[in-house]
Amino acid sequence: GRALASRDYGIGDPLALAAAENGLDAKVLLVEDRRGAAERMATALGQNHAVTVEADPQRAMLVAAEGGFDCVMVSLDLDGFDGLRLCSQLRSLDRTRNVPLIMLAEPQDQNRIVRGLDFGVHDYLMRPVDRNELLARVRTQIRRKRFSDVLRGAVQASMQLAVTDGLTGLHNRRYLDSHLGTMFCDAASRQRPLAALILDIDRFKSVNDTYGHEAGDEVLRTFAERIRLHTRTVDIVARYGGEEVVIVLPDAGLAEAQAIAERIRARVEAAAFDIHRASRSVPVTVSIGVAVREADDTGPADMLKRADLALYRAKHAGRNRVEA
Ligand code: GH3
Ligand code: MG
Ligand code: MG
Ligand code: MG
Repeated sequence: GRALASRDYGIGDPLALAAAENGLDAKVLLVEDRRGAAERMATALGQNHAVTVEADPQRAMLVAAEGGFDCVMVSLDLDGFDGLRLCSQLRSLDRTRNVPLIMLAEPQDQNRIVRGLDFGVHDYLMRPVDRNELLARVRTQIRRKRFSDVLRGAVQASMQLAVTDGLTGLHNRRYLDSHLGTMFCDAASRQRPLAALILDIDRFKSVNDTYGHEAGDEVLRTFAERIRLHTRTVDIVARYGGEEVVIVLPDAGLAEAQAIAERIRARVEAAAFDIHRASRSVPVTVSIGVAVREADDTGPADMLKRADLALYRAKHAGRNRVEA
């Protein structure tokens, strides 16, 4: 069958957990320089898994780091090399840290087995290796790894969801709130500039009223894409309210912030927005308020308040403009 590597699991895939239950079709790396033992184990494991045998520990490290293994088995006494050292290297490298590790040991290796288990080796097999025990222990490790891969993926996805706006893919207000304070203090302590823009789509209600709420949503998504194209990765771009977006620009002074705001304003105006369900496109404009951190600000709220007042002036001055 097809090898099930961790990357094959789609997040939220209902089959992912069921597939993880299957401890078969794995890629196993066997680091063993005793030819007879290596052949016996490779034959036994080969019925259910794809097995790679590597006798040289240095090469084994490279092969393992290239990735894709679901389990690595390491002989503790490779010729002239301490297998425990290889285990510890595998545990410390980012790319191999989560791959299950099994030591192949002799009864007199008791102390090294304990040390290995101490620094995170997952299991061991005593020589002479019993075939059924070998298959069972490998399969258990593979299952365990697949479950933890699914779990880790789900945790990462939910952490991402918690700070992302579902409609636009921009950061949400929670993300902004949790980062703005730090950015503000950081800028203040380093005496660096910091700027904030508040953007609000002009007469957006009329898009909803004329074409429907879903058309409005489509406009919002396109709006977000255009903004993203004109901001840097260090900038925070967050959906602040319904059709309002806040952009925080680290290290930007007033002139630079105004220039960025003007560029975004012009880009929004430059091309009409497609509304697919109505088979047409509509002109959209945005008003933007700009403010920068000032020495006597007590926190980021002061700066946002000035940006909001500037936005209010932009609306009153006729919309589709930048005010600071
Ligand atoms: P202006 O800002 O130029 O003063 O006019 P406006 O029409 O944009 O005024 P206002 O800010 O008061 O209205 C914003 C509208 O945005 C009201 C609300 O129906 C709409 N809106 C807010 N969130 C969403 C959303 O997620 N999807 C859609 N389609 N509309 C939204
Ligand atoms: Mg408004
Ligand atoms: Mg508006
Ligand atoms: Mg608004």
